[in-house]
Amino acid sequence: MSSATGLLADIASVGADRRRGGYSRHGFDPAELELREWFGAEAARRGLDVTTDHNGTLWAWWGSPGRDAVVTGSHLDSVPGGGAFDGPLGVVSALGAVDLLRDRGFTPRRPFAIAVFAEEEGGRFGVPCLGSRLSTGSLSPDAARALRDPGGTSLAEAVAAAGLDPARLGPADLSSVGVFVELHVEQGRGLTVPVGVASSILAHGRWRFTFTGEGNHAGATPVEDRRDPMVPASALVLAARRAARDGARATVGRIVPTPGGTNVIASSVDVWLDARAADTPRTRAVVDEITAAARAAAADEGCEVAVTEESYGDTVHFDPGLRDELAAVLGGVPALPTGAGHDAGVLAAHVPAAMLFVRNPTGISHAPAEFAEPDDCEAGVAALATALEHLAG
Ligand code: HGY
Ligand code: MN
Ligand code: MN
Repeated sequence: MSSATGLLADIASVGADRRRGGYSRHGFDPAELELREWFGAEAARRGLDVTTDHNGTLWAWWGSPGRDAVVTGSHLDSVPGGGAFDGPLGVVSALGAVDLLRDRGFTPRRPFAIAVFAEEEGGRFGVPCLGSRLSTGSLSPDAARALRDPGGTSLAEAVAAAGLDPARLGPADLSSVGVFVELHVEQGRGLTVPVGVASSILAHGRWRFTFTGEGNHAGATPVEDRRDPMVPASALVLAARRAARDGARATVGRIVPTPGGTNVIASSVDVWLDARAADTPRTRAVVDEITAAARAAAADEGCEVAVTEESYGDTVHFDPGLRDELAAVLGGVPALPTGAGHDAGVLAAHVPAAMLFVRNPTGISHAPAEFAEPDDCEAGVAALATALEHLAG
């Protein structure tokens, strides 16, 4: 059976983004749907029974579905121009772990499944971990249905086009999940050995700032007559960098002016802020500081500003018992924190959850340079198999 590296190679052309580099595979878009098909075929080849639940989560069962299952998996979607490993490495490693366990003659003594969650990156509809948040009841189905992608398609329309009933989006029965273990490429430089386990995830959220001014002609409008929303938008970007102190992170990766003409003073500008810190008070203090600067800059320019919190999640501390149990089973691998959010982090508030990390020598993620050595990928598969055998044996 294929290795993790071989399985990644099978999907290397799916959703390749020629303009940005890397991959653009977003919730229920053609590339992600193609990856769902591919996963279903790979799971079926291994004799796993695949179902899609009401939130678009794929469940590939090894044996009969049941309560208190050992579940592993991750996501297949990416950020725009993302790397090849963030998400898919966890999925292909789960398939590879099943191969290894089968080769050892192992049969799970508990229900066992691979799960693939929808729209983990929020790259299309703006809310990260959309599928796992719906399943855990931490995202209102009505709010989810109304989410729209940049082209104006609603989540309701997108899931309907994928064969799901949008009216059914909502909480899932998580009693089927006894423990969830997600393998993921590490997204920093914290891991100096092939495999580690996760200790925590930074608190993090996303806020949308809409600056409104007066659209006008770039040449015919004297500066003193302008109400240019791009000016306070720029002030927000610089305020984010100033506010990101003491380990906090604040990022503006997406600015959308309307109408977006080179010789046009924008009438409005949408700016998305991603802010993260060790806990909620510090995260909110960073956002408050940035918001105050944005409001002052908008007032100076005669512009309005509206601020919307689009998603938020508190710090995740993974179950220390499970963390240490798996670290020991894996021979004493290190535990490390991460600044990246994950479905395992959303599930951790509802079921015992853990993460395995695979070393990323570049320390870069959410970009084409994201990387993991083939040997480390196979070490990750072996580690995941060992962890799953321990939990399902
Ligand atoms: O944004 C994150 O941390 C994750 O990759 N969704
Ligand atoms: Mn990611
Ligand atoms: Mn991820």
